[in-house]
Amino acid sequence: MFFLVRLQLYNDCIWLKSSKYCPYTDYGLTQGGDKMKTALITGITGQDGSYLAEYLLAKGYFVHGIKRKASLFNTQRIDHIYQSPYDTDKRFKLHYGDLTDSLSLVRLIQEIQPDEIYNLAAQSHVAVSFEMPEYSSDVNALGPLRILEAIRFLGLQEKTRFLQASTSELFGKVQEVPQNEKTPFYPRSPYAVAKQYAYWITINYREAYGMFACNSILFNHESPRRGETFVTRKISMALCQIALGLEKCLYLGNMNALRDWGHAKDYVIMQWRMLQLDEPEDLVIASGEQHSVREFVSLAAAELGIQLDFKGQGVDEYAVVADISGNLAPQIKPGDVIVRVDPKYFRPTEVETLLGDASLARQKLDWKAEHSLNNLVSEMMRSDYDIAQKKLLLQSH
Ligand code: NAP
Ligand code: G4F
Repeated sequence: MFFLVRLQLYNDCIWLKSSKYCPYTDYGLTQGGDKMKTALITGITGQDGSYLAEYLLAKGYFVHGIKRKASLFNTQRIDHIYQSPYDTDKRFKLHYGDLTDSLSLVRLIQEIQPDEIYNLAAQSHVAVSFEMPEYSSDVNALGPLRILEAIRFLGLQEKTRFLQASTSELFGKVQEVPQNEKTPFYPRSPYAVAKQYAYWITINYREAYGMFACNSILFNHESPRRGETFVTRKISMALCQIALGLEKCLYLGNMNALRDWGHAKDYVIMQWRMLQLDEPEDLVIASGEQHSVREFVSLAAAELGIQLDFKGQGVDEYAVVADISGNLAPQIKPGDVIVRVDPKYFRPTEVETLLGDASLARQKLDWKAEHSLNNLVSEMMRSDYDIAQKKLLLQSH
């Protein structure tokens, strides 16, 4: 198994070296003689960080990433692009650091002298921010301040461009529909309040010190790499496991919540494009389509040939299997109840509805999302079905 993983890593390095997008050369220069750009990604081990790292490597960047010290490996999402420290040609390097540790940030930014910093690191789970408000604020509000101040303190404000991963959670209790760059904020969680500080400190550093610093105001975006406790991934994983008899029932919170879901791969490209603009701008990135959590469950179930009927209201709501076609769900039958509500997943204050208007981003960045919601759901379900099949195989041996 270990051997196979190493072989896979080796193959990926070969791919990187021979990619037509990124002629592979020494640190600092591309083959054409242009300066090779250097990017620093915080949150590189997360969903977006992993896609952004792939994208920047394919564009010929030298990519540095900050990872946290953990007692187990936390690099699963980027293992396929890992390059050995003994590789003399490497263009990808991980460093230990933490957004709560100013000294590590100053030292790394001084050492790397990045052209671009993408601040994607965060305690990114809204529900968890109610459990850990102080830590969430330290990372999500003061983290970006520490990076901005390091850029200024090191005199890099002319060289280093900064992108802050901001969020549609700022709109919270929405003041208008759809939400755009001018919609007033009304944050509804410690997570969102901290992100609002980060939003304004980014603008303050831009205005006070002339830095190229901007906010990507991202609506929800998902992928097979989404963290397992966010609602879309929780749904895709649970339904696949239920279909194969590994679980019995999926427990959810507020199924009426409405979200504007896009694909993470599309959204990291937008963030790169934002740092290539002539002038820094804060832009909304969204799909412009809205669906409920309940609809997401139905779409995901349909990928397995399962048709669900939702019955009951509030905490008594449940979903029963109305019909099954195909052979992807051998362990369930019509009449089975496979989704129920557990009020422990309700939040003290909820964001009921989000719908973004990304027309400014489309115009400024010449952007069109490549993935539809249906593509996204299919991709997530295929990936989680594979994972569930492997788990089943392991259990039966
Ligand atoms: P994610 O998968 O949860 O990744 C978060 C990353 O931040 C992980 O690499 C995590 O490291 C790292 N991190 C957490 N605390 C840290 C700390 N104290 N110091 C250094 N690194 C730390 O999040 P994501 O979905 O990729 O989102 C990326 C960014 O976009 C986040 O800032 C999020 O708030 C924002 N955002 C996301 C969405 C969305 O729908 N995905 C929408 C709007 C905004 P570990 O791997 O060690 O945990
Ligand atoms: O998937 P979620 O946890 O994402 P949420 O809270 O919208 O936050 C995500 O998107 C934000 C952008 O708008 C980011 F800033 C943030 O970092 C994160 O990536 O929940 C989506 C909705 C919520 O209304 C929640 O109450 O789904 C509802 N929900 C219903 N049952 C559930 C569940 N959410 C989770 N996580 N787990 C449930 O069982």
